[in-house]
Amino acid sequence: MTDHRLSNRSAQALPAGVAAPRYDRASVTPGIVHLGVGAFHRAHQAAYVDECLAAGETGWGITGVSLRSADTRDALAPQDGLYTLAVRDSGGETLDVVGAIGRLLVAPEDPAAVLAALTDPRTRIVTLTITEKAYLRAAGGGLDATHPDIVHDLANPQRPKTAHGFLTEALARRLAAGTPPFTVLCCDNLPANGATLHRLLIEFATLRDAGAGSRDDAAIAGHIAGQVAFPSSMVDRIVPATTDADRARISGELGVEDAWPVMTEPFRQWVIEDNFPTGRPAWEKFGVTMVGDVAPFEDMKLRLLNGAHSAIAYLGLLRNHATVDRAFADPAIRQFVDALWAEAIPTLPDDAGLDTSAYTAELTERFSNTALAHRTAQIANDGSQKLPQRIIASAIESLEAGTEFVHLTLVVAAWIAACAARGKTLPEGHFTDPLDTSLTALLSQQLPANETVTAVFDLTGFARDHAERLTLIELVAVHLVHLRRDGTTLAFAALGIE
Ligand code: CS2
Repeated sequence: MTDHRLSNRSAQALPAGVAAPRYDRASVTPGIVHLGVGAFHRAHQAAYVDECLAAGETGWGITGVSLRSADTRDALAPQDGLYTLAVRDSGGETLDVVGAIGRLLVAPEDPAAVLAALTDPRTRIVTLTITEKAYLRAAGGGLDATHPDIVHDLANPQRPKTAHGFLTEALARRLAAGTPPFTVLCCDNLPANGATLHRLLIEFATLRDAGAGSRDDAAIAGHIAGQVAFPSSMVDRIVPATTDADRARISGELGVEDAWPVMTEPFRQWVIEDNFPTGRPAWEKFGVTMVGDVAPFEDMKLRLLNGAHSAIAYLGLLRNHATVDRAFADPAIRQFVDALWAEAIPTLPDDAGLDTSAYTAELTERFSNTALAHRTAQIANDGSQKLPQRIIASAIESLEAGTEFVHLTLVVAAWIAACAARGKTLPEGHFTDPLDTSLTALLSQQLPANETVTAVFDLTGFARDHAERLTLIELVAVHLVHLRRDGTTLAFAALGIE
């Protein structure tokens, strides 16, 4: 029988030029559980772990968990967890079949299996890429204790839905069994991501303890606060969503079907705080930077890469550019991004050895990668969750320092304008946001710019409790007036950009 699908067996006979795992996958044991096994994880953490396994480490296989949909498991389980990583730029494409993911689980189908993987004593690290919105923060930044999934998880600790519920229940069971806690390694684009998740979990566990009364699973909050490590990390690799054309092309090149290959760029970076009480792979041998404090790297990435990405996405959408490379080739957007970087760079620490000129020069090259076709609509998703750390933080710090700026606030106005353009000049549902219901209702009222921006700041919690909130609202509103009157042409002209 011929193999039609990528699998352990068919991977033995791939065309020359396609790299397949060079290690015995059967001897790898699970050591990492990953929550949120999407394309980003498969292009980033799993690729690093694959290199550790290829170098002979055997204890760090990944169990991939989807917290929502079964799509990834359905695509990858029939291929023994294997998938192709296609690294693309103008020089061409290299194909690597990655073998780091041993098992795939779908939490809503079988929460008990996920808890079993998390409580397995061999699991020593839990990594997460669940996206910003899945941290379930309220507008003030604390845990949204009214969110239906949090309410559910507090009432049903044995059948959780959220990362908060799974991690807390697993840590409680490990504590009861005398198994040391795993290290929780957050890999999402949040500032101080480890510390942020730590704080949210303590809040969740405190509510859970209060509800448990005399149940013997109470008192987990103190354990999480004092005994569990939450190193922060900065992750970076651009990963556009896979298209059907990618699937067909890669399957053609492999000679067997790969139901879900992942596309990415050559660049990758991972900076991690070195705090792993129960061990970790020797990541530093494969280009990972292990540090004491990740904050400066995190801020540089969030404010320069992700901040520019959001700017390119919203301004690009308003100017009909479907991909990042095309938007970035638009001279007005290019000029805008340079000016945005000039405003954000002074907010970064100058004593942390960051080389911002080399960094932005590299970003210029990465955003120009025409082989990726990274869609502006993909980046436009979830703006309410992304803008605080990408744009608002730089704006607040600049106001505090008395530095003038005009570009940062246009990104916020462009987000509002792009949201309002959905169903008009942009397709309905072209991108989405967890606050869409309230946001759409608000924008349909067509209030004056200042009132619109105030209501958006109230809804999202942007700059909440900051003395500069009103100034910021006024600055955003000026841009929104221009965008409403004559689109990006007028907004750019007001900034001297032609
Ligand atoms: C992007 C990021 O979709 C987005 O919001 O800005 O996913 C970005 O591509 C990655 O953070 C790059 O590391």
